[in-house]
Amino acid sequence: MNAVVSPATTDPAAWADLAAAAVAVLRGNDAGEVTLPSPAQYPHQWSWDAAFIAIGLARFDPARARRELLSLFAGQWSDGRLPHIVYHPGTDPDSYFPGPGFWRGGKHPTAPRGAVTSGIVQPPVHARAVLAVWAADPGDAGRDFLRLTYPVLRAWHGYLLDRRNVGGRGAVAIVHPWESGLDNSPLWDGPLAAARVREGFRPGAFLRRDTVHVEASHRPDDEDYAAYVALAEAYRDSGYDDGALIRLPFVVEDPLFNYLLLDAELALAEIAEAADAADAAEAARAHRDQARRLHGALLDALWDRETGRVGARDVRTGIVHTTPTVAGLTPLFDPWLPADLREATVAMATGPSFAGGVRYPLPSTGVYDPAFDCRRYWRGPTWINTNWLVWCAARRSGLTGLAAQIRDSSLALVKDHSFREYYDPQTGRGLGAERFSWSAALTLDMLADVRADVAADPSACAAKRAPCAT
Ligand code: 9WN
Repeated sequence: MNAVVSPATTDPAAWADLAAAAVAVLRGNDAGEVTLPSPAQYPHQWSWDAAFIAIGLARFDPARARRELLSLFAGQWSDGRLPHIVYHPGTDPDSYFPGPGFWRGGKHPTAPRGAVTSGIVQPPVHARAVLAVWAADPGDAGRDFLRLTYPVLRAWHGYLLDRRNVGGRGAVAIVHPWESGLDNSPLWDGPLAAARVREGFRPGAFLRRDTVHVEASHRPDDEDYAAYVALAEAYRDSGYDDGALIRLPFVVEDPLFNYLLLDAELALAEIAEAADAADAAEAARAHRDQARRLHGALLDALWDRETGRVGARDVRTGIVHTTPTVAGLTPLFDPWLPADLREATVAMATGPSFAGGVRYPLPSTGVYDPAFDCRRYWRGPTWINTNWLVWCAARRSGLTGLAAQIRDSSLALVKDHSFREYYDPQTGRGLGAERFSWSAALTLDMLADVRADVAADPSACAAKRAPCAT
């Protein structure tokens, strides 16, 4: 499959236009102290969206980026969890389902008093976001921000490492597909089938709002959606009892969630050092040790060493599901990954199932998997946030070719098909919500990298036959 080279990466005028368009999307979705992922489809603040959005805001307005994260952190529960949604008081409560009344957080002793939130979580990308926001403005305000947010992040990771260690091996478990961020991934098909939650589907039991603005065939089907509602109700009705999680129908150790947590602990070590707290060196060491322990726990729990494949472990059945999805590429975040597993992961990332098999990588599901679907939500389309994540992991581990391919095709996607929620990986057609915040935000981050490349080597730009502004 031919790699895409876009004017967005060769022509400084094009990248300036793209940056201006991205800023306009973020400004347009700004509801004051929070940026809505998409005002029509997702009219509240989401946890990992806020982290991605802050990374983009940091590129042009670090103070606003700090406020984005602080708004999210105001929703933290006293047990440390960061909820997946902080409901926006200015939004019509009926415009999104499940709405603010669904989770009954207000009745829970550890829920925050000043914010209405959901009770489940999303992947821990916040430490990296805090670090990026600080790096954009490392002066006094930046350092104060680090000092303010370090305890929040420590409590958040502590919640996950302690309360979500349901399998007892040190890997953390999610109790809902929404917690993975990759909600409708075929990686959850096995655990959902074992949980038998789809069987309770009753048409009309609740009113879906997510298909009002987006075509139904691009969203989860009704049975999966009913399963999501049943699982959320089960956790809510348990009183968010994390001592009894194993009794819930869906308890899964997700590779993406866990490898992002490993990376987040490494980021937290850097935050402890940069915040220059009294016990900084000791704290940093403790976070790096924790990352190393996660490395061992994940090797033990999630890998099939014979096939060299990572999977998602259903804690209830013990089965490791290895459906090839973009989550399976996130072990590249592990700096200690054994060479054979790293090679296998790189081969999967660059091979015909992923980067080598589509015009616009990375598809969210391997293209040869029977569940692959070009248009349905997390079952095949390319997403800018997972591209950005794998791009970061690839850059950090020296995979420059893969990193450049992902960056350039992501920029081509947003330039030619606008800032959509997701894209058909074969044609590039934009799908899902329009003017989607994280697609705009992470574009700004990738564009900054293009600029840095050209600044470091102006001939890189000239070689692509574009006038160079440096
Ligand atoms: C449920 C907001 C969120 C993202 C998720 C994405 C989607 C919600 C939904 O939108 O999930 O949390 O209603 O489908 O899957 O990753 O954070 O953008």
